[in-house]
Amino acid sequence: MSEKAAKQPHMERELNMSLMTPLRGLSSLAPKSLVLAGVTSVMLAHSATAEALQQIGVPVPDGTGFQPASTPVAVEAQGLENMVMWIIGVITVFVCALLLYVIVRFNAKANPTPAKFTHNTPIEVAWTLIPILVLVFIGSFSLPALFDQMEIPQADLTVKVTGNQWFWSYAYPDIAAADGSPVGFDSVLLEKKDLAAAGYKDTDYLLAVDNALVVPVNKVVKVEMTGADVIHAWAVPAFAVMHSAVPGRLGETWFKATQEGIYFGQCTTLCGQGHAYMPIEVKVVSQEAYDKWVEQAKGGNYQLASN
Ligand SMILES: [Cu+2]
Repeated sequence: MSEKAAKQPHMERELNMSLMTPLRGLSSLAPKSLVLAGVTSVMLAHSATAEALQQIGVPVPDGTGFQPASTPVAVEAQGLENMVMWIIGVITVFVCALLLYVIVRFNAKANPTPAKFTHNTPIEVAWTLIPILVLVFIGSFSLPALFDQMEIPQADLTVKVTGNQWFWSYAYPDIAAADGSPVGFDSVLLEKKDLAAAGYKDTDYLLAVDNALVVPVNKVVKVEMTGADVIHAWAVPAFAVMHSAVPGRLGETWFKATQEGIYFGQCTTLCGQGHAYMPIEVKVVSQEAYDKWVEQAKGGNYQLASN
């Protein structure tokens, strides 16, 4: 990549930032069509640059598989699931074939005089030992995967997640805002009418929020988790992260997102009537974009300039 090309996204971001800021202020005053036209042009500018964040961890219509594995833990978990599905498949086919064979070969018509024996030691040893070996084999993969989830590496960054009825609050305990308190904000569902103005599609309803959690790419993020009222659970499928947010307790989990983009999740513990209306949105950005965001977040602006 030439030096000029490398600098290009940079300039785009500056431009977008300057475009977005007046737009947000305008939205309450200007006619909607004007605002929408402005937003569309901003979105077009986005799509032309590599800087625009792609939605990666997002559910798709009729989807049945996993979202793209975007952390080492998710790669491991999905690989394990894939392997176990093959083992289950082979065992299921084998057992069904045995059943069919018995039904056809040993029914009363085909086999009028049944054998009288009741034990067969070699077979009994085999059907005890083989399943044990299969379980040990699976365990030799699943236990390391489990430990990788539970053992938090040296963290580059800590965020505190608090579940509320019915929204999430995020705080960065190690980053002090202008007034000395930690940077923190609430993350609330975007209403349908507000999606377009914020650069989202209609189908992002129930996923998009006003202020997303922003973290740098390829950094170990330690997540501390608690609940303010009832038990919630913070889950981001593409990260293979799901952890209960329990009032009075501090839970811990972690992730290291390996690709810049937008990742959605939802509360996964039934927490009351607004349970479906407290989505999770994580924006994974370059270290450079993150540093810029931190600077403005210290002043109380939590909107990410690049998206
Ligand atoms: Cu909840």
